[in-house]
Amino acid sequence: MGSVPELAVSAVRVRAEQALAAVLERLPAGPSVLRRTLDLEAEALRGAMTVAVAGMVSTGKSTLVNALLGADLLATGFRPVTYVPALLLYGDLQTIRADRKVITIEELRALSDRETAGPQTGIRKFEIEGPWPALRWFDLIDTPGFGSAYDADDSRTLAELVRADAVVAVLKTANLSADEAAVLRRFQAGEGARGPLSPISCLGVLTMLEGRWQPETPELDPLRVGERDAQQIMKQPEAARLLLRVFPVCSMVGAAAATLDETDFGDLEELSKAPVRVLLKSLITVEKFGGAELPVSSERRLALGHRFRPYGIHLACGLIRDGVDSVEQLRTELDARSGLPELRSLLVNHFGRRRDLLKVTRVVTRVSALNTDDLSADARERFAVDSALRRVADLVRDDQDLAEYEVLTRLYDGRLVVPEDLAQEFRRAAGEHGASVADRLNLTPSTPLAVLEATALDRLAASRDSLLVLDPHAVSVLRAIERRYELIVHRVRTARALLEDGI
Ligand SMILES: Nc1nc2c(ncn2[C@@H]2O[C@H](COP(=O)(O)OP(=O)(O)O)[C@@H](O)[C@H]2O)c(=O)[nH]1
Ligand SMILES: [Mg+2]
Repeated sequence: MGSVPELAVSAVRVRAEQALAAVLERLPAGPSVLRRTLDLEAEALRGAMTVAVAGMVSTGKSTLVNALLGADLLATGFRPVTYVPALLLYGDLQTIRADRKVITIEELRALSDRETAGPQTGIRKFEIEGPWPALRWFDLIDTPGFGSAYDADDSRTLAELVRADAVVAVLKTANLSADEAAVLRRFQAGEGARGPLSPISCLGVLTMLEGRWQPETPELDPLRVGERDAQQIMKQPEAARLLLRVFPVCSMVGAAAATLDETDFGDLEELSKAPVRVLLKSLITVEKFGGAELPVSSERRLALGHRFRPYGIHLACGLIRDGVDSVEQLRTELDARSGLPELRSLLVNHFGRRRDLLKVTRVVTRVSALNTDDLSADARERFAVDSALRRVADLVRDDQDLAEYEVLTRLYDGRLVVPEDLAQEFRRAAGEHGASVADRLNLTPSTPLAVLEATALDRLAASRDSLLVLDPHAVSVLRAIERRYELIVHRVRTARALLEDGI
């Protein structure tokens, strides 16, 4: 379970698995601490990557998970609703389980709410499998969150974080509260995930932005307000040390877009015909919107208002007035304005595509620290194991992707400091903004091969020239960039040769 057969296993993972197998083969027979540790590491390599959604209670974690997947799955609410974790993973068919028992989606909604079900159900975990594209790269875990009035929530949240490879920290205000800062410090100290977290494995999401929209200043985009707040958060040391970035999202708009149907569209179309001034005046609160003199029944307006928030209603009606004329189109346009597409793509590029690198790096770090002193009295036997272990450690040195990932990690956690434009070029070349050759060169997808090749050659020459600088920090980044451009030139040339040869 949790494996994703559609995705090819990367070469680096195969090499790491082989290197671990070679150590295991040379171990003296019988159980030992070393054997058990290596078995566990090999198992971690085979397993799916897990990303935990964590933060304080009622910050919008479950809403974010629903919005990311584009599905209405988990119960949400202003109370501490979530009382046990939910694991969401990729599967061809939708199957939901409460512990081992298969349940329906309606049962899930009721059972995942503390008020309608709660701890007395004895359920320890929900497992939700389905064909959601976002989950092709990693499993997601929704957690109860820290700081609710229920002690068990904290320990259950922590237990999930310990198993996670990466964390999405959900925040809801520009000024980290003392509790939020404390949670981030706990993550950084290594209580979260399978080791101390750093920007390579942790990013922040700022939620609850719909409420920042005001009908008096309808042009003000809450995502822009959120972007300013996000920068403010990153000025605080707890956040800067730990988070790659803080992403502002309107997850309620995203979740509403995902569940938009023909009836909603028809009602929003009617509402968009009302005078803009009247509509705006009603959008001060959901209750006002429900009670106003407007088309569509008051009950339906209340329901739409709760789902879309006043900001979402304003957006949807504006889009329809501007010519959006189908459910599909409205869904896409609303999703685009929720900030979720950028977050999804960063999750894939930063975490998903690198899941094997993340895992292999961690295995290498762990295995390099292993000690063979007590393993066997036989020096020859110990030598065989030691040299096999060294092959695991050498993986980072010998593998282009791992070496690049190592530089990226050191850049993010502040061990490497280089000028920002160099760091930016490196992150782009390393695939942080997309894995295609054009993405890595910051060119449009339709760029002709000849231009891709010329650009890559130019950049390669420029990075070689810059290698003459003496700053050792910059040199390791430049070397990684140089190797990446070499690889790109090789790729583009191969592609050109194949295409220009004819069939
Ligand atoms: N305006 C706004 N409200 C949100 C957002 N996310 C969640 N909420 C509301 O905040 C409440 C708590 O959300 P929930 O996802 O249950 O929080 P959790 O405890 O962190 O899982 C819910 O009633 C949501 O309707 C958001 O992005 N914007
Ligand atoms: Mg929740």
